[in-house]
Amino acid sequence: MTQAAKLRELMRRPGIIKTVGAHDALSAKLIEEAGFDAIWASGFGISASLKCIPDGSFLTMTEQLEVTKNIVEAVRIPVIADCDTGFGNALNVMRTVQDYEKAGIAGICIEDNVFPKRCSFYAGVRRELVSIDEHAGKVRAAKSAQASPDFVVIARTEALIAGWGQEEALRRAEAYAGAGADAVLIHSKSPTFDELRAVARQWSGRVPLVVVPTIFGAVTAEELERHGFKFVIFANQVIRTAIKAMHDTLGVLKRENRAEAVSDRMVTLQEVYDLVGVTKMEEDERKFLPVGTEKITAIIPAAGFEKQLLPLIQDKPKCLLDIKGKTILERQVAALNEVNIKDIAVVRGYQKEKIAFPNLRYYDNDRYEDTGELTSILCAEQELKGRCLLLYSDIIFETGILLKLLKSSADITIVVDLAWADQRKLPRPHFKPDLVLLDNPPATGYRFVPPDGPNRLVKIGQHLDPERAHGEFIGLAMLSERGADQFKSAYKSRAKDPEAPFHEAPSLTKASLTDMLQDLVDRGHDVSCLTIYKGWMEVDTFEDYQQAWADLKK
Ligand code: SPV
Ligand code: MG
Repeated sequence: MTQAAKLRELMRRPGIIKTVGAHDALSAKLIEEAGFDAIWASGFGISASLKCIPDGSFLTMTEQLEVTKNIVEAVRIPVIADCDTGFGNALNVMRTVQDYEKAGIAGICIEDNVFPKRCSFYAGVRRELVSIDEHAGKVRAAKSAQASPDFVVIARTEALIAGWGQEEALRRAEAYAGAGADAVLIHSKSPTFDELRAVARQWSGRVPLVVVPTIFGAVTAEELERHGFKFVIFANQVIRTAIKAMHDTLGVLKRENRAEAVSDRMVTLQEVYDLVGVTKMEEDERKFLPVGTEKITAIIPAAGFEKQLLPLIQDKPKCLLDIKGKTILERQVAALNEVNIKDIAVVRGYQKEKIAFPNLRYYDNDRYEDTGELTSILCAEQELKGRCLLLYSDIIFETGILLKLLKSSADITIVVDLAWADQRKLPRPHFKPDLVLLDNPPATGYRFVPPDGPNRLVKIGQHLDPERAHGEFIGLAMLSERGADQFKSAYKSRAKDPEAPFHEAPSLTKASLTDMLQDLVDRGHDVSCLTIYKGWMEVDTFEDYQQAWADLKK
């Protein structure tokens, strides 16, 4: 159904058509969302917002049409365009109709002011009207130029505004209706509705009446309807209230000099996102852009204090241990940046003030001594949305592992090193790996090709039988948007009883990421395992640190 057909439908339906003036696409969208029937693309509003100039025929037709097109594209309700005097004589009106109709505008309104028009309410300006014949000619020209019979032409008379009296106003309205206008607008600047009430009483009823109650603002739409009006146009209240809001905000900002001072006057960023359709954009990105190119946030829990690393970490957290001129954290950030991950959140705790690299976002777990790494991760809960990586702060890894991980389309993916099968033969003191049982383990033996297809996590934890474990979780995991939701909602449901034992941990508060992963598996979520063979190391002990120094390049 065309917009013009929709407007015709509204004209056939009982009830007054509630129309509100917009000056751009955003205001039009708000008008639609508020539940009004139609939009008035206001010449007054467009002149003010587009160029900050008076409503006096200073905009070209092209300028006014461009804005009106933006309005049409932003909404689904019909748009009536204020075309002032029609941008010239009857022949110019014909081109106006053709261009406006082609742009999907439902109807136009043309007024009998002399070109260049002046806004009806400017007090000290010259005001002249064209002859009845001339304006009736414009109306006939408009009607002859429209392609579809649905396109609506409203003829407006400024006779009352010019002080030419009710009789002249009615004579003109009748003449314009006779020339084919689909509705007539008799504009008034009287402070009360009395003048228009009297005019409406005498109206022949040949075509519907349109009213713009700007000055006589006390009258309600229902009253107007009772007095025979079919359209009410609240033409400039939106832009005027917007100006007031901007003005007031600027006053407060100027006085207070901080953004927060105007917080209670603003909509949230989310409300702006909703208005302009950011959610759809995100959906489209997921649908149409190749996997792995979207924005990914990395969360690095780096709050903990591990006394086995004293005195190495006497004066700094573990992630700041230097290995040949670069700290572990710097190496991690470089690896993440290499695969274009620039959104990095670090959760600090022990010696938190020491971690202060620019371009990272920081969250603090000040209870790091009494809590586990799961609690640290949840300190950055607001980052757990969209795709995100979880990365232990003490591992160093080849970038190739990250590239493989980013290709995973599973909701939850963890990286599992199959070298464990060899490693378990090398007992080390204080070594507590996060062991993993897979549902599709590789054949054991000297050589193997990792199994194709999904490899789901069955069990994870430090208490697994080392002889039976198939691999080791390296401390790197990725969540999709859905995975992040599953993760958060599983955590929330456990958080009702945070001190109850939680898998291998004495409580949720003290739990590790692995406890949460096991919980997700137990709840029936798939945790996909990306298997690798070596290519990473962790710094958990003094020996690890020595080995890192020996192995890593500057
Ligand atoms: C407009 O909005 O530009 C109008 C209506 O023409 S009014 O300003 O009230 O005259
Ligand atoms: Mg106007």
